[in-house]
Amino acid sequence: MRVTIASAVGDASGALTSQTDQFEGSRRLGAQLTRRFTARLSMLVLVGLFSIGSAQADPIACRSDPTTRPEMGPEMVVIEGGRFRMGSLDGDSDEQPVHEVVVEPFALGRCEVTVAEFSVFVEDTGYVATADNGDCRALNEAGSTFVDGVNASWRDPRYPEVAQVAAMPVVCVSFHDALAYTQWLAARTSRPFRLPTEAEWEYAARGRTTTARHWEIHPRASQCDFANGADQDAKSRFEEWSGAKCADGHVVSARVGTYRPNAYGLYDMLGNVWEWTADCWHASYEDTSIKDGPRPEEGDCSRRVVRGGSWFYGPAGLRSAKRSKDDPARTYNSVGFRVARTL
Ligand SMILES: [Ca+2]
Ligand SMILES: [Ca+2]
Repeated sequence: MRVTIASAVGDASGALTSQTDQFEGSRRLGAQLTRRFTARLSMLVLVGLFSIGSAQADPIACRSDPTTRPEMGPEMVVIEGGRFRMGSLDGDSDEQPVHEVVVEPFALGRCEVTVAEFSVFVEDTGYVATADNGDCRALNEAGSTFVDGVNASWRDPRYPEVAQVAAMPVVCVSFHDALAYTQWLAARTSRPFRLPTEAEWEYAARGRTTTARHWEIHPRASQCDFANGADQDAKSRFEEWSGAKCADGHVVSARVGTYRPNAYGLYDMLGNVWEWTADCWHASYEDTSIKDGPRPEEGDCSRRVVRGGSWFYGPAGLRSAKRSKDDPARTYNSVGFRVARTL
């Protein structure tokens, strides 16, 4: 068996960090964006394509059969435009300097793209995914790292002791696979589906909060109510793992929408699986060219940004500002994606 040890997905340990960024808004710009957003939103609501996010948990979010609504694609949430502070003073060096970014209104998938949704794409097109040859990197039996040579693919990601089901997020998909899915969806629906930019992703993940994790605006909130990360359930299977001091019920991927959403009604932005974004990698936010907003095709395009952490990560990895990256042709059974749409 050929085994290659992964490096980019890091380790599951880490101490809790906090973020104290202060949100600063421009009243004039905010008012302009609000007027434009309201006008666009009114049209969208009228045609029934979107719903406004809510913080109420919905046990069947994103679990409808995609074959019954093939022209609609994944369930989308309209994200209001605005200005926010991107990055963290308390996180890793690649999250700095903290800088202000303006985000235009856009729509984002309420959940990670599911196995069921990706299957519709493959069946419709005959698409051959990057890891259809079984070269997806999967968590090893010891739970210590991700290895290839175990015949893992999006059809069977080889989770330890857990069988994949249709409502789980699709994993073992490369950046190229994720991009191909959005391009197919855009062509099929005649709507501008795409991957979210890194800035859009962080703005949406924050859900109007400035804390490291959106649920921390609630004084006694527990990670295990809002995110599937490394926890005491995972520690019972993989003793060396450290993670949250609570139990979320899942060692590897959970069905999308299992945990509570953020204020926009978005599920699993933090945890469950990493999510590919459109952006090429920048090692920091020092480059002035990215201080003005998202420019996804600038930077080191031999690596693409992934966001949100996964079931493999403890609290340090489950933060709105947390960044990582990988080869756009690399696949892991802890990495998936969600779609965005230009309004
Ligand atoms: Ca978990
Ligand atoms: Ca996620």
